[in-house]
Amino acid sequence: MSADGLTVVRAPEGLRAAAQAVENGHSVAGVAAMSRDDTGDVLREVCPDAVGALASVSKALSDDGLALLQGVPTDSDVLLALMCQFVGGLVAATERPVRYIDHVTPSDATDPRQRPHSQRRTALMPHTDQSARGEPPHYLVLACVANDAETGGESVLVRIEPIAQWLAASDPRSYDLLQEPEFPIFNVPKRDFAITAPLLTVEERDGTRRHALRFRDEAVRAGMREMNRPSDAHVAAFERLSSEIHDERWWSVHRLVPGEVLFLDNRRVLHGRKAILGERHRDLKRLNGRYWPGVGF
Ligand SMILES: O=C(O)CCC(=O)C(=O)O
Ligand SMILES: [Fe+2]
Repeated sequence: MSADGLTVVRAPEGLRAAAQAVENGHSVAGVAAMSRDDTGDVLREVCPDAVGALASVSKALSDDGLALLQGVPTDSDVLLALMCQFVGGLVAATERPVRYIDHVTPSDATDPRQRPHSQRRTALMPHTDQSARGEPPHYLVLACVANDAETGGESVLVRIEPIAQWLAASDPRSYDLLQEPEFPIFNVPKRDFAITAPLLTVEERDGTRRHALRFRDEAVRAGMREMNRPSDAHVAAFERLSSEIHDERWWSVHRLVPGEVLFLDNRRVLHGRKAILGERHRDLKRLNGRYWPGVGF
């Protein structure tokens, strides 16, 4: 583990050849239908060392909520899908038509207001993905395909646990209010999901208590404006949480380079990015996953 708590795992040498072998016999949708054991069998066959590397990723993801795998041929969708399916079952990013992999790439072709925030060049404040859904995905995987400049577009990572513990000690009233199901969350800009839910939850498993969050600043603000406004005390608790999340003292910043794959627990670690500067080329693939029963947290 590095100083900022990010476990870095080096992918084994044979992964490029393994990608070709996996591409020959499998499709992304086929991989998404496999059991975890079957994905392990395929990985063992094409690249035995990959199983150990991914087990380390899985452990760090479970223990710390994040892990970085380096040296991955990220151009291979099927290999990425297989690795994600092993760590946590893939869930479709969109249902109709079913799509498992989204590109996070600035697209300058159309009116920026028509595009999701991730397809623009603007900074993204730390958030959890799909926060207006009943069940946001457990995992998020960001695989870097291209990133051609030295600055701009850095990933911002914010762990929930220290913020929650700090809030519990310094502002117990806000800490309690954030756990009440009073916060309207509106999916922006698509407007296709909305939920009223707690922002903070405490999950208990195997005797361990952990905090989890659903949070997207602009989605809660839109919900409070367009759905229903909670009590002033709830609004104040939200503002308190929001100002902490925007405070860079909680941030870790990592610039993804091609071949790096960042695995995040979408409920325990918020992600954002700094603005993508100038005309630089940056292309990430994004996949979503869920916990395998009995694996992880
Ligand atoms: O561009 C990034 O680094 C993150 C994008 C993002 O948050 C997302 O696609 O959900
Ligand atoms: Fe995101």
